[in-house]
Amino acid sequence: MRIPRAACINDLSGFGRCSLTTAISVISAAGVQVCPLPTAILSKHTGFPGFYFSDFTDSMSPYIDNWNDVEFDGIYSGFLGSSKQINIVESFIEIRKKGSMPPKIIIDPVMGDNGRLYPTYTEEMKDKMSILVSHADLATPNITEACFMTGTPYTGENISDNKAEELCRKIFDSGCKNVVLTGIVRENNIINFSFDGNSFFMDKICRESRIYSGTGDIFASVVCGLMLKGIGIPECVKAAGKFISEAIRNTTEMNAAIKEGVVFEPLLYKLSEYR
Ligand code: PXL
Repeated sequence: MRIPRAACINDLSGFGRCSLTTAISVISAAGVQVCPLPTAILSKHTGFPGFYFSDFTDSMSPYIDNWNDVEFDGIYSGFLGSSKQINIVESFIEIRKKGSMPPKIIIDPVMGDNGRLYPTYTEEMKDKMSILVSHADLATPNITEACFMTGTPYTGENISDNKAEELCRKIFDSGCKNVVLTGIVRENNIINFSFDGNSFFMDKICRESRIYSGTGDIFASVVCGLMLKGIGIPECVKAAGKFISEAIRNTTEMNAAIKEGVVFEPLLYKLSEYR
């Protein structure tokens, strides 16, 4: 059996279940080898006061250069902390796309939530992220990120199918081959909407009452892992929704602290069913 290999670009937060700790666990459980490229090292994610932070930007290019003899089936990028980091990732992707077996590019454009960009996000970064997404085989924006990338006014999470289609088409037209728009709120449900340039697929999951940090990282990691195992995107989206809703339900029953993220460890074995 051949194990697909993914370069995973994200920060390493030592506590709080997000970014690389999530990607490494989830993507490995799906049967894909993870090669992490840290963008920064934090003792805890930024939701905890007083976290230690060490920027890894200046090490990223020499780190990538040393991977010249390593082939990747996929490149997955998540949270990026500066324009310089987006440039480094773009150049890594451009070089790899010119190879004989170009990797699948999965970009989670982690930029903001609830109509607002994260405080670290500048206008320049927003424009650069839109360009990075245009290189992707798959992008997984939430509504806020899709609105910012397409210059569309944000009107809330409860958008119509037509509006979802319009956002996906704009991102698709920039060059991105598949768009999964996440987190459309419809009464007691969350809809994840995917578009491949021709058809739309909608997956509905039950909306849970508590919102945990790092959920977007779990979603993108499940989709990335299963996609690199050769599973079609609509099925990956369905699997990710099912995994997250089960994990959130368990976490809420355990009464675990919201900041510590979704307790997904007991359910990781379920991802092996797709191998
Ligand atoms: O996607 C969650 C995440 C990733 N990375 C860092 C974070 C968070 C959430 O707060 O702080 C550094």
